[in-house]
Amino acid sequence: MKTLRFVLGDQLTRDLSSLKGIDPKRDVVLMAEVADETTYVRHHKQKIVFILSAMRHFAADLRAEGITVDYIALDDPANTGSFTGELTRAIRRHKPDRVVVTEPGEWRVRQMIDSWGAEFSVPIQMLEDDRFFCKLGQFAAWAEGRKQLRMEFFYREMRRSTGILMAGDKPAGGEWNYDSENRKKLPASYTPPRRKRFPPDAITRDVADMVATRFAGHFGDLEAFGWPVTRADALKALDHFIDTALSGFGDYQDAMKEGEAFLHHSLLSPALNAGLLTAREVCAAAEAAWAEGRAPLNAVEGFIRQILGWREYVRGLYWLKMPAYAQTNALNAVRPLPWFYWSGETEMNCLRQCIAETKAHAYAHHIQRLMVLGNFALLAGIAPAEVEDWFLVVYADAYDWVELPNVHGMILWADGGYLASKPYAASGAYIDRMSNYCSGCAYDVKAKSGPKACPFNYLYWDFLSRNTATLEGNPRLGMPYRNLAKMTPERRHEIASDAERFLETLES
Ligand code: FAD
Ligand code: DLZ
Ligand code: SF4
Repeated sequence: MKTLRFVLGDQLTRDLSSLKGIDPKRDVVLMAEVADETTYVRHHKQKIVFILSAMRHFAADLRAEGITVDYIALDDPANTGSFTGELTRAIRRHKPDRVVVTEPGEWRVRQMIDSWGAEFSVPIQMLEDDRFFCKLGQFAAWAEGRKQLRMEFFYREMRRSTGILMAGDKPAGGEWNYDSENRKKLPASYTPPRRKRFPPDAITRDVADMVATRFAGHFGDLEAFGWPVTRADALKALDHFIDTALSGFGDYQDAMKEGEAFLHHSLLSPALNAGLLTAREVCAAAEAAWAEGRAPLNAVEGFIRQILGWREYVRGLYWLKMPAYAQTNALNAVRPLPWFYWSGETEMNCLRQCIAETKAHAYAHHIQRLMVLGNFALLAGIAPAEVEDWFLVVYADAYDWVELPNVHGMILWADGGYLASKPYAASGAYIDRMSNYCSGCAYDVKAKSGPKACPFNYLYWDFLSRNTATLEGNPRLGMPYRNLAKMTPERRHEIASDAERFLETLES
């Protein structure tokens, strides 16, 4: 049976379900660069270069194996610009007996593929994406009957079912979670490990030239592009992380430092999400480093929790709750996204640094996304759809299945607490404790009110005050609400007017 195997841009894995059992003599792999995908949001230039270059390298690897790849380039004059259009043309060219595709990562594309059955006379077979630890049905069974989902309990189930970091039926080292050891500030004299940069080769440079022209108006710089775009380089990036950065991952996971975009983070998310690395091999490499005494347990457990826990959890939740999930707005946040998220022009040094690094690298680490960029959007009451759009645009690792739950649920609490038990709201004191941003800021992190005070300080109380009806009963917010209740009416008025004055100055 002649099979047309359609491989999407984030499915660049040799043992992908849709490539299993391929017959190189008869079958054809279809890969298509399409305008719909490069522009459904105005992706950061580096994200487009990363995906298209990784696709071209993957196609070359398949061809080197003797597999026929029908590869449609973005600038092919006959390119229709859509997955459906390119499949239509490919079916005409190859006349397959069936089309096979692995289920896509995004709801938007899933709807499109679901419509193909009625559109084409050739049978379309959609196969499970088995690159994740947790099958979607397994997640749904775990979630069944729970009013709220909690990552920590899901993570323990995943540890048990995979045996990762387990000693029999007990967690390795006796604890499930070593987060209490993972909140250290960087010492003043500390030098973080160097990032391994992969200089663009001829294929990447070709794509970059095309992107620089065709997507000139998109956010982001191309100069610092250094992402691995092949599986071989992604494996080198994994080794480099394990050798140089993993041992400090736990201790410094929450730290931020001006001028240091990467610290002890792995930078593996673009490769993982596009399929150049699998979650299983990344977790196995980290576990082996611990077993060989090359990294401490708090670092390895903390790192594995991000992948075996958070990554699997947000994917399960996305597919369980879409499309309704994206529609909620539990805190009725309606403010437009401030313009400085694009321009970086703000006096708030923490935001300015995180946005500049995002623009330069299509990357910011988790705490920058959560506690600076996300925290501000939460406190300022920015409309969820606008924040989601920004996060989907600006990061090389951004896909709806992972971005949406992190933004909608984790940072904005727009799902009313389904994903996170309380909003991750924090005043300037948190940012001051975990970074050196405040020493270079026009605002005073210690001042609570007035034009020079750190905006996070009064916005934090204003946020709690504005959302009293929704959040006061939350058991995890008992202490701040008791403190708010103790404030005099004058102090509360001062907070509200500082917040109003500041928010009015934001240009959208
Ligand atoms: P490391 O810190 O080295 O972590 C290791 C791996 O764990 C990551 O590569 C990633 O695969 C996984 N991981 C860590 N945290 C999460 C998480 N919360 N959810 C899912 N996976 C996680 N991650 C994305 O891959 N794509 C996104 O679009 C994305 N958007 C985010 C938006 C917000 C508001 C927040 C708070 C987090 C978001 N994350 C997203 C999660 C996380 O910030 C990134 O995965 C991480 O910063 C990637 O850098 P790294 O590879 O150096 O990660
Ligand atoms: C992100 C992306 C981009 C920018 N371009 C393409 C493309 O031209 N062709 C392609 O097959 N995939 C691309 N992708 C990744 C897809 O958006 C991704 O496969 C779907 O969103 C499904 O998750
Ligand atoms: Fe950010 Fe406030 Fe610190 Fe300035 S003072 S860097 S705004 S936390």
